[in-house]
Amino acid sequence: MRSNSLQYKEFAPQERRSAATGEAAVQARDDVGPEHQREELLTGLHAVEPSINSKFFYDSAGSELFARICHLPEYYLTRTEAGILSDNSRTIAATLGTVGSVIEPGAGGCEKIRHLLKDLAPGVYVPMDISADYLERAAQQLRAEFEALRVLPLTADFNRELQLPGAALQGRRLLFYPGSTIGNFTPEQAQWFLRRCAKMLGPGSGLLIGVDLHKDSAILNAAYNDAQGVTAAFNRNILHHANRILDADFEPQNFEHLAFYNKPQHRVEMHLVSSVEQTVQYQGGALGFAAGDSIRTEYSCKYSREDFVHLAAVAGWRNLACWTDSQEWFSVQYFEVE
Ligand code: AVJ
Repeated sequence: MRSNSLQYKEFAPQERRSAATGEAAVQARDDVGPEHQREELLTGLHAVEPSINSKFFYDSAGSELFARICHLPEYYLTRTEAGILSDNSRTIAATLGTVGSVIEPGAGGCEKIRHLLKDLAPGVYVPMDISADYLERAAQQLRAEFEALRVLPLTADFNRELQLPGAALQGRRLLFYPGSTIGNFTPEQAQWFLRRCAKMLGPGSGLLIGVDLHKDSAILNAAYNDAQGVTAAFNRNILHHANRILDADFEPQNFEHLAFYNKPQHRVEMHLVSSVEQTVQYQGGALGFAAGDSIRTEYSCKYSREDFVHLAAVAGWRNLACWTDSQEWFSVQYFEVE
């Protein structure tokens, strides 16, 4: 067995308890299990236009690389959003009102919630991520710093399922979805996801979401093609992750990083382009690539404020506030379920 699948098996389905707090340390469900992942990867790779879902970036190494991306000079997103959150934290907390539990899909290192914890003071925080180890470490750190906060990490794939344990649903619910992670969905998928969230969370629930905005192509192209090559390493790392899940022999150095702003479609696209003719073997099959063939690894969709408000409205969310930076590069928007 691959070490990765053993790791997931160990977590699922029962929960582990943290000795210090008695809280569920990490809960996991089948949707992050090896069989689901294998099937999903193979479906994408064998499609006419091969792709790997962006969530597969985030194994432990990928989560670390993404944390480095967030500090790159070209990658304005994290910095800009953090500025918006910290500059407006009082106003944001006042607008949101009383919040019982905060649920954050794709929480990763759980950094962004820190901007809000002091002013918002929720009772429960539920970070969700598919990277179990990384999530657990981040949760431990947060527990140590905010003793009054119940931290209930959940190893889950929010693309598939958004079912939450009872403890996660105490008081008014806030879905915290920062980082423009929503941009990884196409607009249609995003709308579907938000509708599902509205149904699950119920009337009166809040959504505080980070949405990256339209801007000059040059700024976007630089943000996804950094000079140090961290984004290229992040992109190629998805193949290491695929190798473990599939027992495959992708050679990441035989694929070139390609990222560009597709302006008519309002999205950055990332691809891995085969630099040679090659065959990749995996347990149970093979994949052939001619030189120039590519695997799509990411869409990062960009919106206008108005377009996103409209998209969310169709999904059942009423817009109540929007905060941006002075250049209007990024927005943090607040909605409630109608
Ligand atoms: C985490 C989805 C917001 O799309 O900008 C960073 C991921 N990809 N560099 C993004 C990413 C390339 C990121 N999101």
